[in-house]
Amino acid sequence: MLDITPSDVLIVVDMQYDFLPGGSLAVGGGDEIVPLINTLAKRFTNVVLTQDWHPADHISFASQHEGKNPFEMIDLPYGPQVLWPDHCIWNTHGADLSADLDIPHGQLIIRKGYNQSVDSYSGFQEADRRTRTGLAGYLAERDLGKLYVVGLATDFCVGWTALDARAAGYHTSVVEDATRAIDNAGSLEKAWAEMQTAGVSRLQSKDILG
Ligand code: VGL
Ligand code: ZN
Repeated sequence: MLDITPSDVLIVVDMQYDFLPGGSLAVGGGDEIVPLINTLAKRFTNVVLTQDWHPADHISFASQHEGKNPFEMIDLPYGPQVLWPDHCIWNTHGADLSADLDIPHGQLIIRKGYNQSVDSYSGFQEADRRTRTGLAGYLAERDLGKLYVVGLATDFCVGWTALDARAAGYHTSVVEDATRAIDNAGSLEKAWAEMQTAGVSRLQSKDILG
């Protein structure tokens, strides 16, 4: 079993209504992981959450591109972009974190994706690979250690967050059974392959909880 120390951090990614059943970009089984995330969170002194947080005319929405449908790709100045149904529009219910999360000791909520013209899957930096969210600075200033990533979705915001955590030099693990995937056009397999290459550990919750 893994020993979680007081400097380790659980990063809970995008547990918001639009990614849960009934939401506009529902991730299959997303609600099933809420109790497990609550249980895991109790093992951590430090918990950080992320919140996808878009203006209504966000560039990642298919609705903003004439003739385009959700899950099609387009090329943007910073690279290829998957187009999504409108989701996590700021100050709407869909953008709210699930009220079933029970993490009163959560310390920081990083919002991301609030710039109209750039998407941000990662909790660390936007899709232009340049604009930082401040999370790395926060972790550094608090001298926090290993990172464990859970939440939604494995192949997008969890995966990109874990890859950027590794790139920032953190020992990083994804707790697989505390995530669920969108799995669009092979995205889940690709995400795990990239994470493996980068040295992100693929754990199960029993590795932490016993
Ligand atoms: C996400 C697609 C668009 C995620 C966010 O949380 O994985 N996916 N925005
Ligand atoms: Zn989004």
